[in-house]
Amino acid sequence: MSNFRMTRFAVTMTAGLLTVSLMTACSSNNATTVEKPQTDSTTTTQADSVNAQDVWAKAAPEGDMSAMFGRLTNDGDQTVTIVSVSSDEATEMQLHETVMGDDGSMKMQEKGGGFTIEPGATLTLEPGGNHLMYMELTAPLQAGADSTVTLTFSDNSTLDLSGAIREYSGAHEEYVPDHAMDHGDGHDDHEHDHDSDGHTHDH
Ligand SMILES: [Cu+2]
Repeated sequence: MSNFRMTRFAVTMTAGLLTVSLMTACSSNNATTVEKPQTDSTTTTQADSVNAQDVWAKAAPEGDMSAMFGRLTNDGDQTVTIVSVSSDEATEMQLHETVMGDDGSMKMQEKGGGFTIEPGATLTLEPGGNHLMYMELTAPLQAGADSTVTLTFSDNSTLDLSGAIREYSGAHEEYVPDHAMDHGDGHDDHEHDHDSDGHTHDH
């Protein structure tokens, strides 16, 4: 009797695995598909799927901003989204991207919607690009020590990232708080204004 039950269980499991394989095959033919059905057989969290390499943080005194960099690879078969970051070493942390400002200089700002990493893809966090921002350090980040931050994913799973603190003189992009973007009434198309006449203005 119990052998019969075990066999039925094994058959059910095999069918489940086949379904997952077929779904994976489908989604690879349709790279624009973002939403995937939740499968009951998946117990892997988003945090479990992500592996970090070359993590480091910029040395800075207490009260200053700083940033953490590195590479995050999604080795799982589901898209993962980092929705927030925190650390005991900062009053607040934010997920930042770096964009070209109206005046041509690089500015960093909070990444709306967080960082999404497709299956098999790597998110690079680097000076001048995406990074994890310490908004105000509660303690100095001293070169030679380690810093640890916690990433939270959209399924509420968390991943601790640790890396060595290094002296680094770059990454001086200006920070643009959200409210600075809101003052221009009726200038929604300002990104296009300066290019329409074909002239180049340096300032
Ligand atoms: Cu930043």
